[in-house]
Amino acid sequence: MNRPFWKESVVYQIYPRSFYDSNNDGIGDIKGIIEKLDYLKELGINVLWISPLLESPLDDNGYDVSDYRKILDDYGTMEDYENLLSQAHDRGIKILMDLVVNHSSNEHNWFLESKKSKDNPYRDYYIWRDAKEGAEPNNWGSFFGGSTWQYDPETKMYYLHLFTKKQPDLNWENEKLRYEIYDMMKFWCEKGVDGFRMDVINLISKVQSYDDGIVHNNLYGDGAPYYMNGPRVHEYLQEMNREVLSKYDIMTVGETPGVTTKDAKQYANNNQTELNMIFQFEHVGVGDENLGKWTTKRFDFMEFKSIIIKWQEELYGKAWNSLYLGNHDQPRSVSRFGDDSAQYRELSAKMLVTFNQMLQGTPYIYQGEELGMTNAYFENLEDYNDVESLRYFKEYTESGLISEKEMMECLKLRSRDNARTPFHWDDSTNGGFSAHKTWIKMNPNFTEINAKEQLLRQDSVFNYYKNIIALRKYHTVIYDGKFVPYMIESDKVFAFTRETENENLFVMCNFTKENVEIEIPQYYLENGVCIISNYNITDYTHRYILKPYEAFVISKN
Ligand code: TEU
Ligand code: CA
Repeated sequence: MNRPFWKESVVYQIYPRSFYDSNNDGIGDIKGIIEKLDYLKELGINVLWISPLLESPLDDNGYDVSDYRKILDDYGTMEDYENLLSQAHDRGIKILMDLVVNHSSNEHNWFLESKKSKDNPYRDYYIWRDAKEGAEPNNWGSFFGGSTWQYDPETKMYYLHLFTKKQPDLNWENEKLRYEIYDMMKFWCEKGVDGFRMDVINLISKVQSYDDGIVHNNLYGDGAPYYMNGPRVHEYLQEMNREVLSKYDIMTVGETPGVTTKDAKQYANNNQTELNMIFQFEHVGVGDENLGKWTTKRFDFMEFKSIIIKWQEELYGKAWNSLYLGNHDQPRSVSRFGDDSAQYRELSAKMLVTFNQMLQGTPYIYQGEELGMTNAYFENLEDYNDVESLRYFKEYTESGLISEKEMMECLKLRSRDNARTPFHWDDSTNGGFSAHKTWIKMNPNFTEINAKEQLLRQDSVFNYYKNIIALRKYHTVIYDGKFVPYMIESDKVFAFTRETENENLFVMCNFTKENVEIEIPQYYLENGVCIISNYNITDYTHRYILKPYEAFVISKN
């Protein structure tokens, strides 16, 4: 059967600032990625998504681009990037670029021009509005705290920024701007990139009335109904597809907060008029409360489970899922969904990857996840770097919505910095990441958790990941088998089967540290073969007691 490469791939996300520092300035770089390509090859992944490498003042670590055609000095040169492309391609690894075009940096030339005067040719590249009764044009709150509007004294108007004030939103209503973006995308495709991960691509179309939003947490109004999956977003993506995407053999994944399965079936429709797949946010938003993600509550397993089942069932045959439990915006997956205690860290990390990779769709691994890297749990506010953490800490504690002590606990569990500390290569200084003081503090547990140790140890998390990735080559049911949930009522296990005419899989995952009694269907016991188990168990019985965080997969032909 002829399948597009993006359906057969396992994607690995690199956060370049924290992957590997080749020149010892404390910052990861492109040459560092090249040096570690053999490590990635060994793991068995075949696509890399690399977070932004472009010129940026780094207000949001590169998600604020000031030149879309230039590599940031910290990371290297265009020559280094071209070298990375060819070295990766030599190893059969493709590279996705992170495309950040809902907004640019306020230091981008377009914005510097735009703010000069109301009749500047670039004025309309951004979204400018007059004050309303002497204040902001509406009450929307930004993703990172504060208003979405910033006053600019030069022309006495406000500009829209859904993220920080250094990330002004681009005005996609302007056709000239859209075609500049398409040209820039072609520039990278011609250079040889294999696709794009598109940052918040479902926010690019705004309802033009700019009405106030409903106030949920007493500070700002919710603008989401006016900018999430906005009125012209599908038109824009279809245009981008016609102008750029359809002309190349590339892969696309849209980052789309706030999408439903219905939206997904449009963005990632089988006719492929828009994107190949999207990242949905429902399962990582489980348990969010009135202060959004800033809560110390453990995720609700039953809610998590019903969300995953819904996405698996509703997209089957209609659109393609992307499968992830962590990335650079989320806490470490083993800390959030598993158990990062010394006793259960490895078992639960292996259980989680069994779960994630046996679902239907394209799996994503976030750097360090394959070692079972954990949250950093920084104790001091000074150790945090992320603009989101710092701004919300200030806004929520100053307005009295939460105490400083409680907010520190929230940061420890949910700050994006938990996943942004440097990769642990070995147990030497700074985990072998760099000989220099690192740009963000190390997670001190690199002495126990590191790649060098895990590569050598047969039963490591790394080797388990390697095995599970390799399974995809022999069991095509993992790509296209129908997903059927099993033991739906259980609040402890996530179990399901994957079914095709030639082969069926029985997947069992214990999400708790308790023993759980289960029944394995006779069908899978007669001539079924266990293809992976995090306890190395090969023999199963109809009535079976699952051990803490136990996971296994039985294949039946
Ligand atoms: O993230 C978009 C997004 O939805 C996040 O802001 C999310 O709400 C937050 O991280 C949850 O804590 C993308 C990028 O992945 C993120 O790193 C950027 O900061 C953001 O867009 C702006 O470009
Ligand atoms: Ca460096």
